[in-house]
Amino acid sequence: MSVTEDRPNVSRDPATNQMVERAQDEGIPTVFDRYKSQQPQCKFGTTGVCCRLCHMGPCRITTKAPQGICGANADTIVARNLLREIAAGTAAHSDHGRMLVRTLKLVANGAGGAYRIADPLRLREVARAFEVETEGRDDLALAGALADFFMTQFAWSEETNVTLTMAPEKRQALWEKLDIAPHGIDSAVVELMHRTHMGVDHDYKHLIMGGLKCSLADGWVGSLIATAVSDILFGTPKPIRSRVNLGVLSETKVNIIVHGHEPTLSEMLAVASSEPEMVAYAKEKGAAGINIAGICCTANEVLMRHGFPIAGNFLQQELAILTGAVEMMIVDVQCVMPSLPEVMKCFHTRLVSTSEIAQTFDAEQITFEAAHGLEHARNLIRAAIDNFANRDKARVQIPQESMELVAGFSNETIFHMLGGRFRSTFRPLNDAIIDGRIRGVVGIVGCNNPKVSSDNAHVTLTQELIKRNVLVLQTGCAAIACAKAGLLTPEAALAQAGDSLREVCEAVGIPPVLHMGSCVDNSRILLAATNVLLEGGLGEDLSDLPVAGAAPEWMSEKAVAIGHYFVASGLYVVLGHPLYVAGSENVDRLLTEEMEGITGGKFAWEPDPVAAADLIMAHIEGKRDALNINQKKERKLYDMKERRELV
Ligand code: SF4
Ligand code: MSK
Repeated sequence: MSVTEDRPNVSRDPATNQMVERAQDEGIPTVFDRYKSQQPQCKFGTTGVCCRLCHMGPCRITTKAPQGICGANADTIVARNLLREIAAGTAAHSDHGRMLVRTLKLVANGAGGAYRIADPLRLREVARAFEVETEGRDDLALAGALADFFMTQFAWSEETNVTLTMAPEKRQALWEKLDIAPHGIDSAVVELMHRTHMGVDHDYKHLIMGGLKCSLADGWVGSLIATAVSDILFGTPKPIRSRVNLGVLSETKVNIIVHGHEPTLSEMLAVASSEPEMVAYAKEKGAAGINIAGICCTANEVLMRHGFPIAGNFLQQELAILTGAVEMMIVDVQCVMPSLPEVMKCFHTRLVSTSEIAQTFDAEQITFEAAHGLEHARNLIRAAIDNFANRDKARVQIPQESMELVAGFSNETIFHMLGGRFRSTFRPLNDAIIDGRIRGVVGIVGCNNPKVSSDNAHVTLTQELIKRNVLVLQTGCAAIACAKAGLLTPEAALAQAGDSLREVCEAVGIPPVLHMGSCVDNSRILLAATNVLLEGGLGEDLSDLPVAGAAPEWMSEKAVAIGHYFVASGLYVVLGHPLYVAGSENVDRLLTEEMEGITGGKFAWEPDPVAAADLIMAHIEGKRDALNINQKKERKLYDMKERRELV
């Protein structure tokens, strides 16, 4: 039976459905087939009550066996499993950040090959923010000092992480009071692994607070560092136009797909692909040129800075190969399916894995070194061009769908756009929120998941929120989903926005849905919320703001960490499907109810995107009531004398 016969809604994206049909016709298994063959999924796993943390187990909690062999109950087991996900998510984002800091240090030492400081202004701005001495230092010396400072943020220290000072003061004080301010990224991850080892931390409340601490090391430290260093090395994003979906692949050019998360090699691929010798070599081999497109967050990185097209989001990685038009897929880390080589075997595509820590069975391994980045990039592009001759034109099937988009909304850019020509400021945004023309701001982030029709919840939730005059910030695969549906074209999004949101967006020149980057760039969302707060008039802490987060189709452990650092930052987070905590009423209640009294934030689970929008609106309006900005202001007509007194 076809995967789409009994599940006609594999995706709301026609290009995805077309390629899934092709896979079915040709008997090539994809993620959607494997999802089916995993049904029914294990209830012990999905409710979080399966423990294999020691070899007396594994143990599974049931009504007949309410404790594991060691005596751990459902609360302990559920909380420990959750913490290990937070640790893994934090490690992934932060190791990505460390890789970038290493490259920054190489550049500073003159050993960075073709890498440069692309944004010296941002370098100085970031250094000043962390009190790294800028006086008397040229860019390279300053880059070295900043890289050294960032490296100190990974190791354990008596002091809490310095980058936490980017958060509002009241929030920092709360973290101190709750004892959840991390003392180093690596030690936060190690601490969670230690606490969840058999026979250590057993109190579910204490465990969950430990999880929040580690998640803060992700959002406010590791991810924040990754974003800042990417901006310094590769440039701070500015609005840029491009296209998205499988239709960006070319019938006539050499197609190279970059996939994963680390932007370092793809930056050099961007440079090398436009070199005249490379283009000439492609033409010599019968191609019209070189087309670099991305999947997942590497895609978002090269989109934000170079305007390179995006071939698709997470669930489209196998489908891109199924077009028969991809000469090479270059992968780095995270969200790369181990199934790719199997699909490759049916086509001429070459799969190249480039990270020293990530090898894929049957993929070619070319371990990337920053000092030789440009050389690696040229070699890979040449190899892809050579592979063009192996493309079987009769088997090429590229879906027509491709959509225009505008991305590149860093905080710095939003700041400048809102301030117009004269002064960078968030004031117009705050004023619009205070007077109710914008009801609030929501970050919609995260992956796709074959458990639900791909892209549908992202798109529907976004449409519902902009219709209700909420400004939407996006990253990751959520942004790609909405881009495919046309919501990242300012014109289309404005047409779907509520009247007052549209009026504000048109007046200040920003679209109602802002693509802010990759998964680590969720730190930009934290800083956007902080900027709004610091601008004034909307309370004293992040938890006072009419702001929320949502991950309607998430699947990754990184999303678990992200959700927790949003909640630890005082924000309301609606997930499209629950964390694996249903096996413990206590943990579930702590996360979805009691947490609000602790951090000011909490989780909700809601699969229906319209109902999720209702929940978010209720939260936003509640915050507006508490801020006293929902009061209808009486219109006062002034006489001439009163007007003079006002001047
Ligand atoms: Fe079982 Fe306890 Fe070992 Fe977990 S830690 S596997 S509950 S004995
Ligand atoms: S890539 S973590 S599937 S958003 Fe960042 Fe997409 Fe989720 Fe990976």
